[in-house]
Amino acid sequence: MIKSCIFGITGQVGSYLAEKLLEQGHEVHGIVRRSSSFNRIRIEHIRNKLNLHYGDVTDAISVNKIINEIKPDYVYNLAAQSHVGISFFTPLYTITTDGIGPLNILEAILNHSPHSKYVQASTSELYGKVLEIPQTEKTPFNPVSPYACAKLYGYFITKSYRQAYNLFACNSICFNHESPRRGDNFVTKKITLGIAKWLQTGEHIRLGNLDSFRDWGYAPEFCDAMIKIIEHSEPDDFVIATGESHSIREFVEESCKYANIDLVWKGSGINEVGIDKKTNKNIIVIDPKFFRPSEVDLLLGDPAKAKTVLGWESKVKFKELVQIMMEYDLKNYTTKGIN
Ligand code: NAP
Ligand code: F7E
Repeated sequence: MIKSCIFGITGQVGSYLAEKLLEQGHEVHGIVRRSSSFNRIRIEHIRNKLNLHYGDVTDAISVNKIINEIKPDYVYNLAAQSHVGISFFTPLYTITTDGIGPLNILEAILNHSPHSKYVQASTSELYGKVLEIPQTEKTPFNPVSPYACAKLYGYFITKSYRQAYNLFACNSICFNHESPRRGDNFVTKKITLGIAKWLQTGEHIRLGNLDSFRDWGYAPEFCDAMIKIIEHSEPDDFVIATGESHSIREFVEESCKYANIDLVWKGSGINEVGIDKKTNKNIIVIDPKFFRPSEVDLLLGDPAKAKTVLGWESKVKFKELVQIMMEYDLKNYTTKGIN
């Protein structure tokens, strides 16, 4: 039986990946962290089928022990402090998890399980203040946040271990991918959950920059891409994206449209508000707290290599993604919290 090991199994992407690997008949191992409140909600439904191990990518002892004991065929590193905005407040923690974390895993593979194939969850944030549109595997990186700088190390250490030690180590350079399981403080989920909440409570949503553009895809499809990368004959790096880019403003507009809300924008700058035309009530309010010290303005990926080499392409585009997330939140939100 193929043994797969997921660092970051409790996260948005890790939970979908675990489901897919179980469906394919893999023995699935996942690394979970101790936390003061329970953090396994996304994998609760498959808990009995998983082999969970306490560990932490910043703790090389635990990583070594896990890799040595399991000797997995496939290792997916999804573990990260993944919030760009928060990385400005926790830069040292972010580099330790997102930079040293991959190093710890690669070293453990090198020393204890060199046959293991490895995929590093790299990111479009590497392109930062973009030097080319659209972004491809050849576009130079220009990171502008502690998160992106940490992930830059993760990207290059992966490539370096491939070149130096002949490890099967790859980067999936993933553009944003979302789903109903997205963390509540990422902008898409803030919007879809916020609208579901606004309909019941009238409480408005506080957002930062509405005018950055993202290439948003659907998380389960991005798992398919990572599986294809790890199963490919050669280790390589791939851009995983939809090839469409939309602003936060458009995401708000499309979400309101789905919920039959007639949204109009009024004012400008930090005084801009999005209001419900029927009732004149605020839905969106700008809160400078959510502006970042430096912003990534425009991300648009070119997934041509993934299509040609791996046969992967995204099917769920922007509008369908909004529908999937809105439908889930409208159905499941109650004033007592999400069902
Ligand atoms: P997420 O929901 O924030 O999940 C992150 C996962 O990493 C969680 O399971 C978390 O565990 C775990 N983790 C955090 N610090 C850890 C540590 N020190 N040791 C072990 N595990 C740790 O993120 P996601 O959306 O699933 O993204 C998965 C990966 O893809 C991340 O590496 C992210 O940076 C990268 N990525 C994501 C996107 C995207 O748009 N989603 C795009 C490009 C790249 P807890 O549950 O205990 O916190
Ligand atoms: O921000 C703007 C914000 O936090 C998107 C992570 O998965 O994708 C994700 O990083 C945009 C930014 O995602 C709010 O300024 C406005 O321009 O949802 P986000 P992100 O920063 O793109 C990449 C590819 C990753 O690798 C990361 O791990 O939305 N924005 N108002 C806001 N963002 C947030 N979070 N909250 C707001 O209120």
